[in-house]
Amino acid sequence: MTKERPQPAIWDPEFECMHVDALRALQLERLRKVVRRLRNHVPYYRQKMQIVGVTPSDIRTLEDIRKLPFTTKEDLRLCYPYEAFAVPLEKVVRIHASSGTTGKSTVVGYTRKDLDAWTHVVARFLVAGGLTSKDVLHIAFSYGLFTGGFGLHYGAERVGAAVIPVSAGRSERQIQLMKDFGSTALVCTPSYAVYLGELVQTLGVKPQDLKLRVGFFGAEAWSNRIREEIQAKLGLFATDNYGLSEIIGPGVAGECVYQNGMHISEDHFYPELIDPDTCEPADPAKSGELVLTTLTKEAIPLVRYRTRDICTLLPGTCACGRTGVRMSKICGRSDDMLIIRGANVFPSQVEEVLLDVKGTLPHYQIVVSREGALDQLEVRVEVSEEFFFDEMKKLQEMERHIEHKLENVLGIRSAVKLIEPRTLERSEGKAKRVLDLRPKE
Ligand code: DLL
Repeated sequence: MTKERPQPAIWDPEFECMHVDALRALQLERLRKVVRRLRNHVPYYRQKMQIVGVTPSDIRTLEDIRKLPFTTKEDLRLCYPYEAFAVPLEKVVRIHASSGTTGKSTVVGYTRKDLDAWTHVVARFLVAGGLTSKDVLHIAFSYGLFTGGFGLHYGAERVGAAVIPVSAGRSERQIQLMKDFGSTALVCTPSYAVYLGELVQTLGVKPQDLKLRVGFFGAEAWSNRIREEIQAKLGLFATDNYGLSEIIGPGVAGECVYQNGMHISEDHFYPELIDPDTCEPADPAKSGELVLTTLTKEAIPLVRYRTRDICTLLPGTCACGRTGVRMSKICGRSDDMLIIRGANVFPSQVEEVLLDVKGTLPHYQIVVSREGALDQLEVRVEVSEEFFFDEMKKLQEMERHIEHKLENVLGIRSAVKLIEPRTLERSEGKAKRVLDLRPKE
């Protein structure tokens, strides 16, 4: 029971619907300021500029951004904790850190002005996805070093919604609170939303017992099939939003009610798309790695930050009236890519195949191991009860069918194992889908 599309609305029309020429002029002015700021206040980046022989006066057009060196997560790790800061600590009013799932975490700081800009860009995507001051918003992101909880919190307060900072965990209580408080809007990761939807059914709560209307899901990749699942189970209208702590947290981009790409707040973040292998510009319509430059951040300005996230960019004015470029859903991370027997495998490809098969549930795990010299790929996926308790022969046929489809897409053989519903561990935050048991080289 999906809720109907909310009325389109725009929080900040002056910037979100800016004429493209005016936007480019503003971006250039801001870019030049950022480069000067880095040269003057961040010795680490100054050194990187010196190595390639570029100075702030070399940046005369937006295309000149290509003369500047990239910034990587590794650079930020080398700057741990405060070397990347362009302001003294006395100007910093908040510190967060990335989750550190791919190594040592990175530290990010915000000045008062940064917090204000952050609040503002979050308010933009919340309004774009249908939030209004009449909503009661349930936030199930954790509040802590992770930017999700606090980021969404202040943005939603700015919109004027009644914010309930429930934080993560105690899932049955989450549902009870949504019922008792009449929550109309929900914020969490998409995988947690799937789990809440499942729990609502298990507890015998009907979607109509909940007043949910809109949901804002982000912080991890999710497909449109998962969107359908969430919308149906929780009875709401779901939009995607994207961000990363190094750049600001949530608020880099978010979908509007047309659910057709995430609008990037381009007056704050300048996007480029590159080929992750050659680092040359990629065709925006074909997929590439998203590279972001912060245009307004004071505490940690970043130039050409390599996000590792793979997407496409969609230019042109959207039906909602916003003029800025949209990014597609993230279809993988360049460092998420598994190399199995020489083939490149993205978890999102596996998900797409699995969820296309009738009877599968959106809970799966990819296990890679090594037997002798050979990599083995096993894919475990839960199937709904009616399928699981079907004849053994039918289950085996279904396994072979999925194996065949996977081989067509991935180019390698896998072993598919159908498992009982509710077997795999559910996550309250970002789901962990890949278990790589191969010895580290
Ligand atoms: O996940 C910030 C965030 C919080 C975004 C809440 C949206 C909502 P990090 O923990 O630093 O920050 O992780 C950033 O998460 O590089 C992507 O790989 C992934 N990610 C974030 N949003 C999406 C999304 C937050 N909508 C990393 N789709 C990013 C796919 C996403 N991946």
